[in-house]
Amino acid sequence: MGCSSSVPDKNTGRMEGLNAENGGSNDVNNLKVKLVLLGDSGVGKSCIVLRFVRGQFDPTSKVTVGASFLSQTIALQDSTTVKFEIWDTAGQERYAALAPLYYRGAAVAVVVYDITSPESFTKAQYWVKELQKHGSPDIVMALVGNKADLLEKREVPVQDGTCYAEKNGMFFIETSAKTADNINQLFEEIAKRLPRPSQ
Ligand SMILES: Nc1nc2c(ncn2[C@@H]2O[C@H](COP(=O)(O)OP(=O)(O)OP(=O)(O)O)[C@@H](O)[C@H]2O)c(=O)[nH]1
Ligand SMILES: [Mg+2]
Repeated sequence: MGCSSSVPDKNTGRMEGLNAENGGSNDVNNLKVKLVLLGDSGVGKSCIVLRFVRGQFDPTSKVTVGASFLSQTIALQDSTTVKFEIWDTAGQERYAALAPLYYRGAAVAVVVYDITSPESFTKAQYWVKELQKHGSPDIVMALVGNKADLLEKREVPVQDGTCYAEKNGMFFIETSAKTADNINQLFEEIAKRLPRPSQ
């Protein structure tokens, strides 16, 4: 079995992923979703959010303490708007116990690793399992291999990310917060995969 085919979308046609209980809103044209970012410290979660929300990159980004909150609204081609309410969690081990506060009730989880760090890929798999056990059953999950600009230092092959995501019904993408590569695409693809409330 190859892993090059498109990632199955287990949420297609299901409506429960976007309601008041799990961080969503039911207005057909103006969706509001709670999104949580999880992943090892230093993989670039805060930089991904900063790039998406402010179009900036901070090479001296400080470790996140607890979690930080930002929001950003995007418009899709069908004129739907999606407001992402983003919880950027702290990846340092000392904050791990806080994570459920942020991923519980989230409609979307973005699990990030660093393509130059196999340890961070292992940690990403830990978060996916946590979400499968304790997250909302219809959560939309994305697996993100960040720092794709550091190609010469790559230690996690693209295929490993693709395969793991496919096996776990996740959307997969490699990004660079530094160059902005695939950052908007990440959020647009998530938006397309959100279950839509009925008219
Ligand atoms: N080359 C490169 N460096 C990046 C990229 N994204 C983030 N970084 C750098 O990686 C370091 C950590 O980035 P952060 O966004 O603070 O990491 P984090 O995942 O939020 O870490 P915690 O808050 O501790 O969980 C910083 O020095 C960033 O400048 C990227 O796409 N490419
Ligand atoms: Mg951070």
